[in-house]
Amino acid sequence: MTQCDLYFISGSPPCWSVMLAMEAKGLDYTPKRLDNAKREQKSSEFLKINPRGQVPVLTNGSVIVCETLAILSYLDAIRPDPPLFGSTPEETARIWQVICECDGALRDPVGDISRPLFRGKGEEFAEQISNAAALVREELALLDSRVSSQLWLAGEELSAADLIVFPVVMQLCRAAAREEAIPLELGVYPLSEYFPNLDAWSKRIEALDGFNNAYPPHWK
Ligand SMILES: N[C@@H](CCC(=O)N[C@@H](CS)C(=O)NCC(=O)O)C(=O)O
Repeated sequence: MTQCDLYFISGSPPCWSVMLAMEAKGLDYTPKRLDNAKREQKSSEFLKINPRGQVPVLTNGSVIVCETLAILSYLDAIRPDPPLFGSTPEETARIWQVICECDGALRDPVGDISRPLFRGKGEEFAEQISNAAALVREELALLDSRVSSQLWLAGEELSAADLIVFPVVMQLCRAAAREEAIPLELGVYPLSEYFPNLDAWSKRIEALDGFNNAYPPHWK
């Protein structure tokens, strides 16, 4: 395999998912960090790589892969072990179910909470945050019950489902941990208090080999 480059923005959940997948598969890559504050993802140089001006983007020699799930599928194809999308039809279906549910019901409300809080605008957006928090609590309760009787979100093996959901949950926790979030009573943080099974699951992810390599640099 030629050398892979991964273009990423620190703290971006989709980028973090890809980095966790690279680590899970033991794949070497060169991280190419783009500075969102400088809009480096919109530079003419980067737009030649991804005309949408978004990350993550993985390059492997002349191959360019955009979109998180396309990248995870590509990684599974070039390095099948360990499989990220299951080994049986039932596992594959469960994994995709969790991913679709995350993308359809969790990712956006987490963004509605985290965006204003990261910008110090919690008070101004209190109603939006409170509405989103109600949706997020429902989703986290479902995820919590999933990992009450199994190790990982889609069964007994780590899968793409875990790698997709984990960074979204961490983004939420980072926003909810802000002092400004306390009066908003989001009812999600700390996970150990509200969703103990999910908290134990997140600790299992944190214990994975290579976890620190994938950790967002500006969160360290
Ligand atoms: N559907 C895309 C979404 C990628 C995405 O939203 N990337 C964000 C970072 S989280 C980005 O590049 N934002 C910068 C921008 O749009 O200018 C994927 O899953 O890869």
